Formats: sequence, C-alpha cells, structure tokens
Amino acid sequence: MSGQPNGGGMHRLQDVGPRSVAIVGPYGSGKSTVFEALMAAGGAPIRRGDPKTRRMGTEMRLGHCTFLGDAWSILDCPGSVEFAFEQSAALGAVDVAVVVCEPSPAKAILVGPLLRQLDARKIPHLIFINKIETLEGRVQATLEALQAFSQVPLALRQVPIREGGPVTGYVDVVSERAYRYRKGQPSEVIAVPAAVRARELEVRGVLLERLADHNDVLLEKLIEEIAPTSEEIYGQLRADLAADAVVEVLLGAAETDNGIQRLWKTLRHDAPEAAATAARLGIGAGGDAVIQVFKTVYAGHTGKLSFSRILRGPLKDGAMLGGVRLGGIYRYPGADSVKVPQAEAGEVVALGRLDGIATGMTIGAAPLPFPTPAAPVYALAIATGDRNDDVKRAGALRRVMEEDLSITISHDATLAQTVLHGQGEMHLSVAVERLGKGVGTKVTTLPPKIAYRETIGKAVQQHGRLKRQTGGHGQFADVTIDIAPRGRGEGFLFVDKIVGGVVPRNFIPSVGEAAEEATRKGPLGNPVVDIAVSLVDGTFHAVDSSDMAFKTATGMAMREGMARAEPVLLEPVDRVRVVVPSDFTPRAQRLLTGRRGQILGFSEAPDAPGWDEIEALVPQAELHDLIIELRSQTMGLGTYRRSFDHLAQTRGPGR
Ligand SMILES: Nc1nc2c(ncn2[C@@H]2O[C@H](COP(=O)(O)OP(=O)(O)OP(=O)(O)O)[C@@H](O)[C@H]2O)c(=O)[nH]1
Ligand SMILES: [Mg+2]
Repeated sequence: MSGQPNGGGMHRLQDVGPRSVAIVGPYGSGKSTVFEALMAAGGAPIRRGDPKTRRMGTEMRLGHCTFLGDAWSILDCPGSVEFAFEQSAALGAVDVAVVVCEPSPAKAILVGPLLRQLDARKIPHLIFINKIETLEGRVQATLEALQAFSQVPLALRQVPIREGGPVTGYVDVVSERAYRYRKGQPSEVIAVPAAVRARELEVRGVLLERLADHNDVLLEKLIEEIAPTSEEIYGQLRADLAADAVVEVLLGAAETDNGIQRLWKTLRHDAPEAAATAARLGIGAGGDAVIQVFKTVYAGHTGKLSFSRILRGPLKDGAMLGGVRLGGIYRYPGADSVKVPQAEAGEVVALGRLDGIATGMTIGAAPLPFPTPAAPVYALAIATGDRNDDVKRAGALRRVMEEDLSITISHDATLAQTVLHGQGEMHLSVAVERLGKGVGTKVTTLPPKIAYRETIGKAVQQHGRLKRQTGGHGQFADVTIDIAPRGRGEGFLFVDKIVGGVVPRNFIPSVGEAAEEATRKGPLGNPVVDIAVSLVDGTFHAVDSSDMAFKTATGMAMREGMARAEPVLLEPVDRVRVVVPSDFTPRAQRLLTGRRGQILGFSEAPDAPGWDEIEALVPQAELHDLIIELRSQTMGLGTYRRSFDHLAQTRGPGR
C-alpha cells in the first residue's frame, strides 16, 4: 500500500468509537452495490451482487464492519420514492449519509428531494457519483446539475482520468495524487497525467475556496497564494462536513470496487464522531443509555426487533429501557445477525423484545425529532375473509402499521371495507404480503369502493299508513310528510309541523327517528344526504297506535316518497394539491383535467423552489391510480395530497 495520504489528524483517529452511515439516493443508483463494496472492504463475509438483494430494494438493510480499526454500522436504504420513509427514518440514526447517484445531469433532479431534506435536517452528507465508467461528457455537468438542488455548496474531491475512452482513474485534489482503477483491487498510484493537471488545479482551487468560506487562516493563505497544509485542508473538510457547510463529491464504480477505498477513507477522516452527533441532537455525555428506535420488524424466530441508534452508551443486554427489559442486542456482520452482550454509543443495532416501544420513540432522554410519513397517495381495500380470522387479522394489521409508519389503515362501516393506504403499488404489495404472513393466508386486494351518496331533486309530499289487525289489538299509524331537498352539506333535518295534536306529542320523536333511519339507504342504494323531512299531518288510534307503528308508517312514506323525488347520485370530490418540478406543471394539469379535474390554479410550492403546486377539484373516483400516471409522467417525482372537499351531482359510476 502507498503511504497514508491523509496523515493529517492521525491522533484523532485513535479511538473515535463506532460510527454509522446511511447509504441513500435515488432508485437504482447503486446503493446496495456500494453497501456491499463497503462491507467487503471492511472484511465482512457478504455475498456480492446477490440477485435477491438486487431486486428493487424494498427494505432497509443493516451491516456491521470494521475499516482500519474503526467500527461502522452501515444502513442500505431502498431508493424508490414509495419507500422514501425508510430513508428519512434511517437518516436520523446516523452520523453521516452517503448520497449515491449516477453520472448524468438529467438524473440529478431525482436527487433533489433528498438533498433538500438533508439540508433541512442539517445531516452531514457527501455525494458518491457511482457508475463513473458510464460517464459521458464532463463530470462538471453532473456536478452543476446537482448543485442546483443543494443549498450547500458542493465541492468535487476527485477529477476523473480518461485515457482516451471511459474513466480509468482519478486525481484526488487534496493529496494531488493520481490513481488508476483496478478491478476488485485497490487502485494503483500513477503519475498525474499531464492532460488533467490543469483541470485538477482548477477543481482544487474551487474546493479550497469553498473551505476558505469558513476558515480565515485558509482564506488569507489563498489570497497571499501560500499553499495551505494538508492538515488545514483535512481539518476544514471535517468541520464543514459536520456542519453541513460543504458537500464533498466523490466518484467511483461500486460494482468494480473503484473509488470504494477513497470513499471509506473520506468517511473515516471526515465523518463526525458519534459524540458530535449526540451533541448536535442535544444529548450530553454521562448517564444511562439513550436510544432512538427508527424501525420495527417482526422477524419470525427472534420476534419483535427494534432497530435503534445508540446515542449514549454503553447499552447492555438485559438493561431496562423505558420500563421494558431488553431481550437481545443484535449486530449484522454478514447476512445473519449475531447476538452480542453489549453495544456502544454510535452503533445502530437491532434490539429484541421491546414490547410497547414503537418506531420513533426515544428512550432515556427527551423525545428526539422523528420524520412524519408523507400523506398516502395510493390505497387498496382488503377483501374480507373468514369472520373467524377477524381477531388474527386485527393483530396482523396492527403489526403491519408498527413495521411501517407510512402505512395507515382505515375502516368504513358504511361501505364495509378495510383500506390500506400507502405510497404506491409496490409499497402496498409489500405490506399485503406481510399481512398475509400474519394471518396465515394470502390476502387479496381490490380498488377501494367510493363513498357515493344520494339526495333528491325535488320536493314531494307522501302519505304513509299502517293498519294491521293481528290477533288481539292491532297496529295503526298514519303520517303525511313533506320531503324536500336542502343545500349541499346542510345535512338532514326533521321538522314537526303538527298542529292540533293530530299526532300525539309522544309519537313525534319516533317519526323523526324513522325518517332519519330511512336515509341510510336511498332508492339508488346509497346513504341519503341533505334532505328535510317535515311531519305535516297524521291520524292515530287510541289503542292501536304505538312508537313502533309510527316508525313503520314513516319508513313506508320515506321509501315511497324518496323514490318519487328524483333521486340524484352524489360523488365525493377531493381538493387535490399536486406537487411537481415546474417543468412538469403543464403535464400535471393535463392529467388532472383528463380526470374530470377542475384546475383552481397553481403556484410555487412552499419549501421547494423550482416546484409547483397545482390545486384542483377532482372526483375521488378518478384518484385511485392517479399517482401511478403522475409518477410515470414526472420521472417518479410528482406527488399529491388530497382532502375531501364536497359532494357533487354525477351521472354515476357507470358513466
Ligand atoms: N455500470 C455500473 N453499474 C452499476 C454500478 N454499481 C451498481 N450498478 C448496477 O446498478 C443497478 C442497481 O444497483 P443496486 O445496487 O441494486 O441499486 P440500488 O440503489 O440499491 O437500488 P434500489 O435499492 O432499488 O434503490 C444494478 O444493476 C447494478 O449492477 C457501477 O459501478 N457501474
Ligand atoms: Mg438497494
């Protein structure tokens, strides 16, 4: 091995304690490949390129390894927007994040939401431009495209070397050493090629300028054209990363291990120590262990596992955490977990049997912030199975929600349906699969039913009469009611207009109740809304009249009357706020109008410069698969929120 290029700050590297890193980035950028390459370089016996894990990542993966004597916990996060909450949750559990992306300016926009989140949460991060051998054009173009989405200045740390064709190596602009990639081996040191010398100096100049923004000594040296020491550069890089003041941008190709040693060394030198992260979160040293749970999993044999960041340690197995006795601490040195007696501050581990302790909870200190899942954008009803499974199913549903806070469940008694809400087809299919395991049978799903309502188009008067002679005494009641439409949203109203006691006082409430009960199912089969029912006349019998008889007579009058009153189907219409990068605004508008949407307007999205928010009124019946089309037309970036707005007259579902 060549000498330690990063000699600066050596003494600090003794005993920094364990640290944690999250590998994040858009779908398919190579995060799992980076994870595996880092683990392998850290001596972990991990299978590389397992097709099972190379399927679209749907769940976070945890690994533990050691690089040059430092212990690391690594989180491999899924990249699909449908699993964005996994990334958000993981980001709160680490000292540093590595944003993996592709060397393509056109794809930089996919990293935008993540960079915005990292800046907003002040999470130290660096960027790893992966698949560098596929680079076309200049890396500078990708850098500039990425910069447009980062509030914090980006600084390229490496300049690619091309010997005629694709990228074959790089110059590290801090050490000013050149390396040629070798497949599956550490890169070899070569002389800095003359062709990249000028570019290297330029990129180094930019990096130094960025660092000098936060360092007067460095700034003075730059002005006086004195070369800063490596020590000064490394020190400032570390400080700027910790403060999220500069984002280092590294290059590589994880599949062939290229750039992985450089990435590891950068993490080792520049990532904040766990104590600094704890301090950033307001957790002081000394005292009982502090943990935050960021993910819960029900694993077959181990039972409940709470993936947690240890913010203050040590944490010993069997310790009391929030009144619960800890039943197992697990690390993941390879594909399988191992049980350990103790874990240290800075680690991410799985904790066993923390009953009653939920994702997001902080134990041992005041609650730390935890991200809130995005509003659901896709829903599926689950087919009602065997009644006997109800209890089992309720338990399984609860666990599905515990395992994934971005899944919610609603139950609509009127429609007799249970609905799962989440972030998309893939997201829900994972949840449904888990649900199936929980109940022990395959769970089938269907599009949720729409909560149609109905009302009437005109006022009618209706007479209803019950006269029955059965055995002993009979049943008698006679009512005349007016049924009239009311304004949208005004609800049901019962009015007593009886004069002269033609219907005795004590029977009148029963008439009101029966009228309201009759609105549960109107002539079109839906609940009836926005009508007024007035009792205007009636007769009674001193012996044969009863509450029951008046209810029956009213029910008959309601059924006949409503059917004659021009029943009208009403459909729920939601207020929808679609958020897309502004380039996609016209498409999103077309999509909404194509779904019977009425556009109310659009404006710049709050907290998302360059994005628009389009507001529209759209019938719920058109929203079921809106997210699928929206994503397919917006590179997966578009999203929306919805809330019920009003009921509108419609020709019905069979239009
Ligand atoms: N050309 C090239 N392809 C790569 C490189 N690294 C990864 N890939 C490929 O990129 C694809 C996606 O890799 P993954 O590691 O699964 O990507 P990911 O970011 O984990 O994907 P998700 O978890 O689904 O978001 C795979 O086909 C990899 O073989 C690389 O350095 N060069
Ligand atoms: Mg992956």
